[in-house]
Amino acid sequence: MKERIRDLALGWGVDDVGFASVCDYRSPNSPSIESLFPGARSMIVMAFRELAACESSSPQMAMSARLDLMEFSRSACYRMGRFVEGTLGSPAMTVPVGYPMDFNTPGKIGVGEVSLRHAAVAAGLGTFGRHNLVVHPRFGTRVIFTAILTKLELAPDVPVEINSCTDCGLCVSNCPAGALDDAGKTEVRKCLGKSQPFGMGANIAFWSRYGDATRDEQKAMLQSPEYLSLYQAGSIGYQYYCFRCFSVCPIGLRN
Ligand code: B12
Ligand code: SF4
Ligand code: SF4
Repeated sequence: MKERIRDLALGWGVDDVGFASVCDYRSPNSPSIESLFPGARSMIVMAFRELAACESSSPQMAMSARLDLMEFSRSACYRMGRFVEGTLGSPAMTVPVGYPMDFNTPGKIGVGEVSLRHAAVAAGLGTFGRHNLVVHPRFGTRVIFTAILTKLELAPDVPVEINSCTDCGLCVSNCPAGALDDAGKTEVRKCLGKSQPFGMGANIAFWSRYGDATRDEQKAMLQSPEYLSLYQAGSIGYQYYCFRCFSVCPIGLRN
């Protein structure tokens, strides 16, 4: 059955597929899989390579390609969920690329329902690198993940034993926010300031100033480049302006 699932996904253009037992998924800050999907036994984790657009000095080029990849990976994830339920006859839940997230529960901000990095590690798709991202043994850092939770009992793949991260430090020295200075920890606020400059923090700041502004100032604010950028980020979803730690890692790069 595993080979059927793997071949199907690879046939769609997914770059790699790994299988994990729910028992081997250990993400200390995330809810348990049992609390999300009682009776789930296995995770099917899919890896999708990012194109070289993430290297572009244009954040628009980089984000456009990410949007395309998100769309493709979401669609492959949902299709796999439908295959597991419809053809293999077992209930499935999908874990797409990232959002939506829970912003209502204290302590859960910045924590996905399922940590796809920990799922990828459990499914033999890589190891944590110095940048706290998962490095795939063949494709390096430039991969994103999705997963399907299922009640099917699927034999787990063997975890990757050799960490491809050489500790060269390029991800740390190239981070414009200094968010990776402490090993094993990404400083979320620092990263967010650079990677999502028109995200939630910027929105709150903008609308706070708007509330205090005069009528004429408000009109000018709504025609400013700042507001147009906020509007664009809000209407297309989160918009990333930084891919540095993701793109500078030399492991597995295409020539
Ligand atoms: C919220 C989020 C963020 C937050 C980070 C919050 C956080 N502390 O994790 C912010 C906005 C900062 C962020 C930034 C980025 N993100 Co992000 N993000 C997510 C999201 C939606 C949830 C992550 C989560 O649940 N974190 C909370 C828990 C799980 O983290 P934690 O237990 O505290 O673990 C942290 C550390 O303890 C450490 N860690 C944990 N265990 C271990 C073990 C070892 C050995 C080591 C060394 C470290 C380590 O790593 C974690 C990072 O701080 C995931 C999608 C998903 N559902 O998983 C994508 C995800 C993690 N992001 C991703 C990416 C690519 C990025 C960015 C490059 C942005 C971009 N342009 O794409 C940057 C990279 C920042 C970095 N170097 O860490 C990818 C990672 C792919 C990969 N190859 O690993 C994911 C998996 C999305 C996806 N579908 O593929 N992200
Ligand atoms: S995405 Fe950019 S700001 Fe965030 S940790 Fe990576 S290099 Fe630093
Ligand atoms: S850039 Fe260097 S230190 Fe950072 S994850 Fe890649 S190999 Fe490891």
